[in-house]
Amino acid sequence: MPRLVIISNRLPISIQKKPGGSIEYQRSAGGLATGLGSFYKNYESLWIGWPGIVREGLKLEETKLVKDSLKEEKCYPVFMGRRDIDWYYNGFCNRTIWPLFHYFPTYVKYDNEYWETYKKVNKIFFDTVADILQPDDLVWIHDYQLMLLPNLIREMYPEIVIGFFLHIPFPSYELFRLLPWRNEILMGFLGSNLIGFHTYDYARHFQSSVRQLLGLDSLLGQINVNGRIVKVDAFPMGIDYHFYSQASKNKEIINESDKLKEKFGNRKIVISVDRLDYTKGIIKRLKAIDLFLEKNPEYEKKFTLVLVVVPSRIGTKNYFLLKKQIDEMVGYINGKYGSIDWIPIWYLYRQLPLMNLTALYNIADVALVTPLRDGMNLVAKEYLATKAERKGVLILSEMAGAARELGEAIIVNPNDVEAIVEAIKKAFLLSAEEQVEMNRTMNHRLSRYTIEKWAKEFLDNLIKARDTQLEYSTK
Ligand code: GDG
Repeated sequence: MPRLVIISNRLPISIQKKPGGSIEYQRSAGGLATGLGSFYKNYESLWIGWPGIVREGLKLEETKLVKDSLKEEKCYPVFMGRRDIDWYYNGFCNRTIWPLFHYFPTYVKYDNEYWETYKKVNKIFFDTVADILQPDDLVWIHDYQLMLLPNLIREMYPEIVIGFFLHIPFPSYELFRLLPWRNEILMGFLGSNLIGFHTYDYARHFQSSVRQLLGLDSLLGQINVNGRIVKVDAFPMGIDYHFYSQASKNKEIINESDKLKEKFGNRKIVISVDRLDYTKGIIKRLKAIDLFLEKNPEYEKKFTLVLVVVPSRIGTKNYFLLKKQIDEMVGYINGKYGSIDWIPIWYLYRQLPLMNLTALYNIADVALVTPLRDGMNLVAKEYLATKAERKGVLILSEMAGAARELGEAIIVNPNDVEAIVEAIKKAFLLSAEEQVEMNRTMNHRLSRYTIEKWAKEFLDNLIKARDTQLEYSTK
């Protein structure tokens, strides 16, 4: 069995230096780490990425110590300096690629220094992995921080098998072409044997850009790059279905849920859970709550919106301003409609422990998931999974990749505030039978395509892509 080498911007383990100087290791829960968990343990494997601390933060001997400790966890750190991280991650990744790929062209900063640092950091990753890779490894690279890496590896190892998965949308050609460095980025992707996206639309947009910018046609999801076959396909990411679907039977979650229910009494509970990000549509969602209460005063005191905003990228101006705007709108709405015995919005600006978040999913009557653009959106899937054979309504944006698989939810255009208002009303009025029926169908789908299945299918297809290449080369 070949060795599996996963490369992502962040390692699944973060390092922090405590004020006393001790080094603390924290394992990240959920998401990719969970999905790849079983492979990662069963395969001979290695995970390469940044451990979350800048090089200046560690003494040389500590760097060695960190490397040794991470080795035991099958992880290998990539170290970067403060300036590199700032211009690559906060700069090119989050001020250029993130807004452009999420259809916010006016937020995009085109900065040559950012781009140079992005290239430099992709090369730092390459230099780190080049010493470690063996020609028969299976390499799986993740996300928009490392789009140049597949081709850098390909140039050194012409035969190695490389898979790439993009976790955010790939935009339409008309957006992608705005990028001054578009061709180099496409060539970076095309160093892979297999490129995966969450949806067929993203895969189609990618192939369209490759055709129009590089003149390379694709046939049945295969692109011929100078005699090398690159496969492109959709792999919609799933969730840890077992965990979320068992939530209503888990003692710790039941205890937590009971406490919350006591707090909220008979009121309906609507939840909104996102990282702080302008792509998530939080402002439009709050406007919809305001309009809903204005149009439907009979619902005053009948529900509470639990608004969870997880701090993210706060050093960036747009994110700082968004946070300010959310604070102001929550204050405005609570001041306008609240009373001594009722506050419409319960606002939490922090990351909740997983058990508390799952308890919230568990008790929520409605989940408002209305991003303006989202590669997939796992919150929508996690919420639904806690509702297997149970009541609960998902209001979902048609701009989230998840909408492709969750068509039975109440689907809305997230820019249409009136439509969100109508959706909330509809959610409150749906009968229990209707809710259970909708959730049954969607849960059936979620239970079949879990995160483990997603990872397995990607890797099976990567092995197939390797075989296709071998057949093609020996013809
Ligand atoms: C990117 C893409 C794509 C949220 N709040 C808390 C918390 N979470 C967890 C959720 C979920 C994850 O964070 C968020 O995932 P999303 O998919 O919703 O969004 P992004 O962070 O933007 O992720 C996205 C994803 O990558 C995967 O490819 O779906 O489109 O943008 O798992 O549960 N977890 C805890 N406390 C919180 O308060 N513990």
